[in-house]
Amino acid sequence: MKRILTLALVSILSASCLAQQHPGAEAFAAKAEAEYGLDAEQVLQYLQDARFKQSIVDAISRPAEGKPWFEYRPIFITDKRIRGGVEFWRENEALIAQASQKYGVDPQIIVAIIGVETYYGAITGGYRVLDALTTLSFYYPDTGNDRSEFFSKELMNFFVLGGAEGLPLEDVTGSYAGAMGLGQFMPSSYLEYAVDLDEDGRRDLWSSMPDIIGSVANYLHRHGWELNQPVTFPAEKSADANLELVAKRDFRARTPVGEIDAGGFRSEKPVEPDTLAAVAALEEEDGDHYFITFENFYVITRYNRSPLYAMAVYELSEAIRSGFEP
Ligand SMILES: [Ca+2]
Repeated sequence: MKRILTLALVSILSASCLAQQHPGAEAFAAKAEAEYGLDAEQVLQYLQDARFKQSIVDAISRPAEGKPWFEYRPIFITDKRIRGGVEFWRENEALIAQASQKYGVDPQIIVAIIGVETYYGAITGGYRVLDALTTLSFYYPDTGNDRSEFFSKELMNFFVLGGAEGLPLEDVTGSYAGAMGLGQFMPSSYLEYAVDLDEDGRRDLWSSMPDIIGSVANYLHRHGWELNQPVTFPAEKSADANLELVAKRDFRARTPVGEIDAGGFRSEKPVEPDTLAAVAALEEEDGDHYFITFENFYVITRYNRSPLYAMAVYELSEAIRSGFEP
């Protein structure tokens, strides 16, 4: 049986007769029906309603993660964002404690993720997710790193999500990349990791604080968060250090700290030599600074692949914790 999507048929049909379809839309809709059991006609009608947005192409072409650390850090580590985090934690203290305990995730990390993603809900994104994912699926710019396939899968999952959660797909808003709610979940993550912590039968990542906080905690839990374990320590690099130890994109902790130490990166805090870790380099104005990163650092990069992002979340979380527990 085809899954039926809720659809504002009247407004869409009236405009669709003359409207041109996006290139590749027909094949996408056929795949939606064949592989996901969606109704191809309805998918096509949604796509016909979806608008190409040049501003989305422009935004994806210059992500903040392209900056050096010394320019990226001040965007997120500010007194205002730290104070906002302490307030958010106080306002939601029981819920954050509940989610932290249930999912085994340190509370300050849950707060910091929501703080970096949406300023504790103040900025959840003003793009229609339908426009964002359509633009990035069918018109991905030539940046040397074609992610159209990734966004095409997310667009497909957006339609699946609409059926599963009864979302009004034509109205849902999010970031220019299609991330939704206070924790900025992409459709595939929403489907897989969002939880209904307030048990009202819906997973609402916009207005149910239990669902929002629980979902962020569950996401980190499912990616392997280790409670009360370190995220990263600064390291001192020796002159003859083996730079091949420095990770570029994959921060999985898989090298024993003893081996990293022998390779010329010495943790500034004591670590058992058999602890698994990786090495990150972050660019300060006076050159690269080095860090031993643990499994929890890798887990934060499951939220956003950039080591800059992971370090910003970590630093913000520590500052918020200091403010919360003076
Ligand atoms: Ca709920």
